[in-house]
Amino acid sequence: MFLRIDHVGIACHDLEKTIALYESTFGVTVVAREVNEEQGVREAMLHVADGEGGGSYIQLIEPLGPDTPVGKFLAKRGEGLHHVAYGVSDVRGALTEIAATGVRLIDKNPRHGSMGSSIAFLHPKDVGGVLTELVQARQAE
Ligand code: MC0
Repeated sequence: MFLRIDHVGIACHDLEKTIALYESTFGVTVVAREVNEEQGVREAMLHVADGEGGGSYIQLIEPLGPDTPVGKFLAKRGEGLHHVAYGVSDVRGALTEIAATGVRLIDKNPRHGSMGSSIAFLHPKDVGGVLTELVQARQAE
C-alpha cells in the first residue's frame, strides 16, 4: 500500500527558528511553504530525497493558534514528532482498505495537503499511538 515515507511532521513553536536549525544541522533546504487554515498550521517542507510517486520531506509545522490540533499537541506534549505520513498512489482506495480493518479514519474524504497533495489522517489511538497520514502527491493523481 505504501510507496514511501512522504514526510515526518514535526511540531514547533517558532517555524523560522526551527527551519534555521534543520538547515544548519542537516543541510536540507525549504522547497515549499504554506499556511493551511483548514489544518490550523503554518508549515515548511524541507526536501530529503526523491522516491516512488513523489519526494520525502521533513515538514515543520507551527500552529496558527492554541485551539488547533498542533496547538493542543504542543501544550500537552511539547515540541517534537507530531505525525508520520506515507505516500500512496490512491488515497481514497487506501482509506477504503484501511477502514475495512477497523482503524478509525479522522478524514473519511481527502483534504488539501502540502504542495497540492490529497491527504487523510488515521486516528493515533488505533495506530499504536502514532498520528498517521496518507498522502497522494499531486503528480500521482
Ligand atoms: C493527539 N493525540 C496524539 C496526537 N494528537 N497522539 C499521537 N500523536 C498526535 N499527534 C492523542 C492525545 O494525546 C490524546 O490521548 C488523544 O489523542 C486525543 O487528543 P486530544 O488532544 O484530546 O485532541 P482531539 O481528540 O481533539 O484531537 C486529536 C486528533 C486531532 C488526533 C483527532 O489532533 C486531529 O484531528 N488531527 C489530524 C489533523 C492534524 O493533526 N492537523 C495538523 C497537521 P490521551 O491518551 O491523552 O487521551 S496538518 C498537516 O500536517 C498538513 C498540512 C499536511 O501534512 O499536508
